[in-house]
Amino acid sequence: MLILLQSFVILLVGIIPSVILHCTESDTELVCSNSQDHMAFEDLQDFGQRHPNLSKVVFTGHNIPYLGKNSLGAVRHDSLHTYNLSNNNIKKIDPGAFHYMRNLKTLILDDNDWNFNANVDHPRVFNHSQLTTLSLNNAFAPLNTADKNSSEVFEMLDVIFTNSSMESLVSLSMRNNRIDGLPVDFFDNMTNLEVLDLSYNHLPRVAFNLLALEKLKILNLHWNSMTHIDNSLLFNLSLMYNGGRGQLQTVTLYKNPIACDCSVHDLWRWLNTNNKTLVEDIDKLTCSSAPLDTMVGSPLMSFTLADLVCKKPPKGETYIVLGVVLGIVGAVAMVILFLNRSFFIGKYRSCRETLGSKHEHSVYSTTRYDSVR
Ligand SMILES: *[C@@H]1O[C@H](CO)[C@@H](O)[C@H](O)[C@H]1NC(C)=O
Ligand SMILES: *[C@@H]1O[C@H](CO)[C@@H](O)[C@H](O)[C@H]1NC(C)=O
Ligand SMILES: *[C@@H]1O[C@H](CO)[C@@H](O)[C@H](O)[C@H]1NC(C)=O
Ligand SMILES: *[C@@H]1O[C@H](CO)[C@@H](O)[C@H](O)[C@H]1NC(C)=O
Ligand SMILES: *[C@@H]1O[C@H](CO)[C@@H](O)[C@H](O)[C@H]1NC(C)=O
Ligand SMILES: *[C@@H]1O[C@H](CO)[C@@H](O)[C@H](O)[C@H]1NC(C)=O
Ligand SMILES: *[C@@H]1O[C@H](CO)[C@@H](O)[C@H](O)[C@H]1NC(C)=O
Ligand SMILES: CC(=O)N[C@H]1CO[C@H](CO)[C@@H](O)[C@@H]1O
Repeated sequence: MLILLQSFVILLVGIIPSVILHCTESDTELVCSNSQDHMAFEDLQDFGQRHPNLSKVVFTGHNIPYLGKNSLGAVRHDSLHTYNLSNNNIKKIDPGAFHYMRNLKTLILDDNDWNFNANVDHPRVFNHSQLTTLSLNNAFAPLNTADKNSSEVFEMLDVIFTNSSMESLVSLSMRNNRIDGLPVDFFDNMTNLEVLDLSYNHLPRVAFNLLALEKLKILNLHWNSMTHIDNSLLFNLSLMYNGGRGQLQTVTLYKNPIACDCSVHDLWRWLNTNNKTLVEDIDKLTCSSAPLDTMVGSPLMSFTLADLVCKKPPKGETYIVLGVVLGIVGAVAMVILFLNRSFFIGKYRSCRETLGSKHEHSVYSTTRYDSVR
């Protein structure tokens, strides 16, 4: 009986943790995702220490405010190619967190709360010449200049990326980080980038030099804050697309608050020629402001150039403008009258003479009428 109970307990201990934690642990793969049971950083290190031959680690939904040095233990992980650490409440990352992982290809840090002071911390963490995919969606504490000084934000991004050997990077995703600006030379060293996802941010324009990204195939800019698309961007996109013969295949621009007025003509023309195939979801590129309220929310391409005029002044202003115009006309008329007063006086005299004869005539007719009565 006791033996039976004992084996039952052993069975329970053996099965239950793996059920609750959804952890599957093998020599080559660790998958451990659970948001209820928050495992600690030490648990992650333990796993790594036990399995030097891991090729894939998915450790998500735990609580790791500080991702310390050697996050998979102080053993070489030469086989590791995928490391998914999303949704772990990570606030700080030690510069040595990803040491001993020299062949890492895919690193995912989505849904964390990464934040640091660029002057104090130096998290040059991505020193992986093999890294091809880096995912930083919703990964940072707010990166917009409303919450932070823009030079701080730029410095922060710079510190993360400079000297981080990003030459092999093929896919970089930084969705949903409220980014409202990027350093001009930010992507200059990412010469192998093919996919760049900057959607769901607050970018008012693209200021970085796209032409540095010679191999770019997909550029996601939807759900940003662009009211206008600069001609410099359109021009460079055309160069990179080269009528379908270039590397660039797709650009997304929808859900930017496009101003559909006379300033949108170049974009309209650009889209209306063969560039339609380059821009994905062109029907979702709608007007956020327009000369007529009824145009707001409709697709930009449903209008003609004649519809896309600059806004007329509203009614109140029309009257002011009308008043000013009338005033000027009146003043000019007065001046003309004054300058030509001798001419008008002459006219007046001849008028009076004619009127005088008319007066006589009317007196006559009145008399005649009286007489009839
Ligand atoms: C890791 O792999 C090597 C060779 O492939 C093997 O010799 C070693 O025993 C493995 N280590 C573990 C802990 O499985
Ligand atoms: C990372 O892991 C989470 C949880 O398992 C999963 O939902 C997500 O798709 C993974 N991310 C990537 C890019 O594979
Ligand atoms: C990057 O890693 C290489 C070896 O992989 C090392 O020699 C170099 O010092 C590292 N650079 C930084 C800035 O950490
Ligand atoms: C932003 O930070 C820079 C450098 O730290 C500083 O010179 C500047 O005054 C700051 N601006 C604001 C608005 O805080
Ligand atoms: C690009 O790489 C060069 C040489 O390694 C370096 O001097 C420069 O600072 C890097 N630029 C950026 C924006 O990281
Ligand atoms: C990048 O490396 C260069 C040369 O090693 C160094 O002078 C520079 O300070 C580094 N930049 C950053 C942001 O660490
Ligand atoms: C377009 O290319 C020119 C020439 O290289 C560059 O100066 C400009 O910054 C680029 N603009 C964009 C938005 O990529
Ligand atoms: C990217 C692309 O196809 N650009 C084209 C846009 O349309 C103009 C006018 O037809 C072409 O000159 C560009 O090559």
